[in-house]
Amino acid sequence: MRVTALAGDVPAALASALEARGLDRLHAEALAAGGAPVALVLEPLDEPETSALMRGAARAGLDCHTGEGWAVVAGTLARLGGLARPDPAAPLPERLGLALGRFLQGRQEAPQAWRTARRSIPLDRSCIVGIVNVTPDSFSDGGRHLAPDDALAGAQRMREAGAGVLDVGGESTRPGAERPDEAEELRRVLPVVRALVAEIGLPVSVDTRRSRVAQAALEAGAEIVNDVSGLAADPRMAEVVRAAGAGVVLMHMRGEPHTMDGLAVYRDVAGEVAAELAERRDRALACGIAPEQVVLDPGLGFAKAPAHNLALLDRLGAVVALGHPVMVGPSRKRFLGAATGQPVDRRDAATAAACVAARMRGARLFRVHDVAAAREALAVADAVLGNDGGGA
Ligand code: HH2
Repeated sequence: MRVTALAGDVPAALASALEARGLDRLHAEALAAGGAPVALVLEPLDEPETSALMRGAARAGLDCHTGEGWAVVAGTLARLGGLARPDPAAPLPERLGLALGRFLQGRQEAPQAWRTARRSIPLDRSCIVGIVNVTPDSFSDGGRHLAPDDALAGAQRMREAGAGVLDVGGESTRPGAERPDEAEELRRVLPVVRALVAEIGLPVSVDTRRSRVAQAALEAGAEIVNDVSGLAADPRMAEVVRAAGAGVVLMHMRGEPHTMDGLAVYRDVAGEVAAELAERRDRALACGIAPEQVVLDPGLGFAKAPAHNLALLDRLGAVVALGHPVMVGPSRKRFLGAATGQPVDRRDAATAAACVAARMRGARLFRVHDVAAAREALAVADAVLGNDGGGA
């Protein structure tokens, strides 16, 4: 007898193994989806919830480890579905049943598109977000696009290299950067947004924490707001996004750019970042923003030590599982210098590698300075992931 491990992406491997043995594709994929491995931490739990979970997990054939106020449950998606299904003979405590139900709902297929104020951006393959920093002091490209003509020429090159979105920012958020006042941020951003909307044709995003800047950029034709504070810095931001029907990137950060480095303390970085992003997402939805408008970003380099960024890339699945498209912005950041020994102006190969790592873990959008390098690397990752095994 032969035993062959179906390694790597378990559902895809399972689906091809079933298809190769005569099942039609739809049937094979549906059966295989239940085989996806899941591992969940549930906390806080009270005593009755912990006992009910242990009994339910044993019945459903799931591994369950518990401690004071927490449980870790591991197994397959199908078995987790069995645990969450209402059982009149042994009902789960209400809060626990609801939490599991909500998790299973969010686990459905990753969304294949992102709704902005003007269109729907397809995400069936990687989407590159080209960085157009209109700042004198950004850490890697400060001053390069300060004049609208330079920004336009840079954006044209990015479009030719395969960018799908252009992200215009007038404030450097690197630690220690001085914040421009609102009038200065508007003065930097608006002429560039207008020029890109008129000349380039790609969706334009504005990278800002100020609602007035976001609103003016949206009126000038931008269609996405990329807010590194996750809508927390300015109380009017959520309403501006809602009213315009804009796409929105909710990025994870703690504190402010000048305080964030001291807040890089985690016990389980991926779990904590996912939980904090889920709170931001819930607040956005409660303000009337539609789920289809929302993209989540773990905020590489924001309140994260180098090891946290690497752990987040490896365990990006925790963020992907929240059910929204995921963006990452590793471009030229310090943790890539720590991993490769390269200075900031030689980190584009490392950036492309980080993008591929994130793509393999489920990210769909990649915010980078060097669009051509990332596009080429991600074309390979897309081809690997889209490969159906040569007709198997
Ligand atoms: N990183 C930076 C700025 N904005 N937005 C998102 N969504 N994700 C990111 O990772 C992200 C971001 C910082 O990088 P950069 O714009 O290159 O530098 P600076 O802040 O110095 O302008």
